[in-house]
Amino acid sequence: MADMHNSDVPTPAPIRRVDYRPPDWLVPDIALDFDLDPAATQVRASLSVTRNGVHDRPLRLDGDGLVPLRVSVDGRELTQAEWTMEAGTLVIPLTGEAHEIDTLVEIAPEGNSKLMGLYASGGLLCTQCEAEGFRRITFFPDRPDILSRYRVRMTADKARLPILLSNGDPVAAGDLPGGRHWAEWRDPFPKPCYLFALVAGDLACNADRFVTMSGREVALGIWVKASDLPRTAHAMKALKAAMAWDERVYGREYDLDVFNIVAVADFNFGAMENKGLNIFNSRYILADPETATDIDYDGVEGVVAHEYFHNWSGNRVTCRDWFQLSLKEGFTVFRDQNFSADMGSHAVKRIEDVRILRAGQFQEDSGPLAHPVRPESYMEISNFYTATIYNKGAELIRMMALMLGPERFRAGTDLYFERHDGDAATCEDFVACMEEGGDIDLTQFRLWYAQAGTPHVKATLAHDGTTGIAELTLEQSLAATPGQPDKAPMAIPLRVALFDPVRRSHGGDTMLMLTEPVQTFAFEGFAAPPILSINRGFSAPVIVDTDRSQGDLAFLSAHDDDPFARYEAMQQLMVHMLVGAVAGQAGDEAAVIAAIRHVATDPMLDPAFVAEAIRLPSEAYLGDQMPVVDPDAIHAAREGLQARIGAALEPLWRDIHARTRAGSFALTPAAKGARKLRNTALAYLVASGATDGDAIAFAQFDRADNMTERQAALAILANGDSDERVAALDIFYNRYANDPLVLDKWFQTQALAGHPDTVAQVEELARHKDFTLANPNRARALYSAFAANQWAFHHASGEGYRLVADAIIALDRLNPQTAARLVPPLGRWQRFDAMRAEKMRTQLARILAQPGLSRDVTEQAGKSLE
Ligand code: B3K
Ligand code: ZN
Repeated sequence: MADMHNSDVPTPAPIRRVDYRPPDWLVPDIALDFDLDPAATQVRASLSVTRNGVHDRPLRLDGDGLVPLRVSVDGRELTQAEWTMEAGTLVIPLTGEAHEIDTLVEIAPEGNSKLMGLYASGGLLCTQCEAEGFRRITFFPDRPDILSRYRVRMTADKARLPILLSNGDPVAAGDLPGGRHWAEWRDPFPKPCYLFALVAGDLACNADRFVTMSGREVALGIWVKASDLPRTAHAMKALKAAMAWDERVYGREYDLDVFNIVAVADFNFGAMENKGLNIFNSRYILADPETATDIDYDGVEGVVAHEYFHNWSGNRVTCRDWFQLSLKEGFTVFRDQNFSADMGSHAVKRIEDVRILRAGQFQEDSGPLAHPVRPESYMEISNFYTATIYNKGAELIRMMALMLGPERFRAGTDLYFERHDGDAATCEDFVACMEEGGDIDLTQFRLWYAQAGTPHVKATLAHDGTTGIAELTLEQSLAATPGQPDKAPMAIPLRVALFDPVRRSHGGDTMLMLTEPVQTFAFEGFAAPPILSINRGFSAPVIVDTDRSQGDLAFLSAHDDDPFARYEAMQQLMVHMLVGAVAGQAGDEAAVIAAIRHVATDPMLDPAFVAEAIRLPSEAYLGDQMPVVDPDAIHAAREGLQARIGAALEPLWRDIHARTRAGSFALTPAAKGARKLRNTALAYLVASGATDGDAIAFAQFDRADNMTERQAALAILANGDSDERVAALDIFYNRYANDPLVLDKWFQTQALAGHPDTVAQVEELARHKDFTLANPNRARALYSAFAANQWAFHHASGEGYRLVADAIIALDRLNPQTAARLVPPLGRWQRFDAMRAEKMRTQLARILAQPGLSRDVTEQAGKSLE
């Protein structure tokens, strides 16, 4: 294993949560002075530092790739003998209780391919500091529990960089000789350095305003390049809706006079909640019907809200250390999920969120990278921005909200925001506020933060015809995860209902608390055996194993009044059928088809729900249900069933496809639902093998007035081998070659295709003139999509593994953070047959053997191989 990383510094020992110590020095105030230039930017920092506690330790300022050009203490420039450098850290011995430290460094934004710190993107200069990018800008104690008031001055060439933005409120600006200008911003709220931001460039503004609940006016600005301005309306609408929602639902008001958002084309993830100056990946800002799908629109709304909500859950109350990351991320995801549910359909949003959780987090939780929501150690914190921290973290908050009920949950969050405003807090602080504000004991519940892995709950229902008593026995188990061989029983809130199959109703929804390894709950008054509806609303992030028959599931798929449970019954029916088929067992296919017909023809149902419910489970989800994943058999079984459902209900698919065609484009929930169902029907129709299937798909592709229908038709055609496939891919490319976000879809659609040549096609696409690893969106559009394509990525030749490993190795040299995100799919080798497992391990070993491998990839690949 490589024991060196980028700058030839030995791989550091893991950082451990138990080693947390309060900082030796605090920095109540900082003034930054930037002389901005893409090739060489000078950064002067003035830090007022105060000794924290009684000790004689020196001041240690983190730096990454920085050389101190000048260091002064209290106005006196130090000689080189008066400070030292220790692996990037500037160490200055200090004698007094408070000092003024000045440093000067020079950095090169345009040479910064890691996109951390200050970097150049499409003619702009922008920053990304979370988690540890600030140390790439200036020397500073880079940890989230040091909160400072910032003053930022920027000087730049006025023609090249006419707009100068930073956190807080603008205080002054002016022109300088030689075509230069300056601006100064001040942020009155003390903040950790990961929330620092600066943007300079030629930007146009969608300007608007919001009046807060106490009557303060806030100037809102969404800054993009001028040609993108028409695509910012949806983001602005979402921002205003989010501001109003946080006031209404949590009583949280915005606190500065301006709120700015900037969209940039090169960004390592979705967006960043810098105080008063959010910086976004342009894909989560820009949307219009021609270029954005409904999923993209929802992504914009959700991410704009998420970053805005961080102003309270993250910025006003921040994290003490990075082990507490879920304190802000889990809670903020929970908040954005509920916001989006309120903007559209609660039922469909819950189904989508659970699908995402199962696809990303359940897989993580059952593999070599499994970690608790509050991890115990890390090598590189960037690797811990995971589905576990975000999505499972959100589920933990959701369970607490469920156990407390809405009023007590609100009392708990009020207490949390009030008690910890201005603090760097911990997950424990949050839970304590829930306990106190909600008047509940969460002692056992805390295990959810500490124990990794997805609990299994086995549910068995017994019925006694003479007493009329139904007994529900619940048995929980939690498998070992790395570093955690033994687990204690969890506190699991499960919403259940018992249906009387004759009356097709139940006597009420009850929440059971499972706290023991095994517990039995008795229900009275059932003359006939009832049917179990369990984990309704997906009340707990667990895997429930039941002995329900296909008949029970068919009943629930038709009659359950909890939309999630109804969806789940439908999915279970299909999973049983398909997992059985892979094992060579014939199932009752007619029952599955009848259930689909029943749901698809129920006039009372929301079309968006119908589309979710009748869709076959993904190949990856089917793999998760099997002891050893067989990608080829899964693909064949799923395609076969899709074709037979398509053929058996062909007139229905034609009818749905015809009647969901809209006269004009609208973005209402009803119109979005109709498009979702229309695309699902088209997929079944084409799968049926109908001779006109490809032509109908091509017509939809060609005539669509929106990207949702166009891209769906393209994706359907991309699975096949028709002339229409070739034509549609060509047309799409030519039409959108100059639109990077849409061109990403062209790469992504081909990488996701269920086509036998996908591996070779991805290899060819990697050589396409429009492909580049330097842009994270483009790299992900090809490789993350491909790695999520189970059938193609796990091609028996092992070529899929090699191709992704090549990409990881090449990308690591440019952008380790984004490279490391491609590693987890290779780490799932335990789930596959010995031949594939060996090929995956070979690639992991090859990655690890690269000289100069980053700490990011070293950690992910090393853990994956263990
Ligand atoms: N807090 C940022 C994520 C930063 C990721 C750093 N590797 C965006 C968000 O979660 O809102
Ligand atoms: Zn976040």
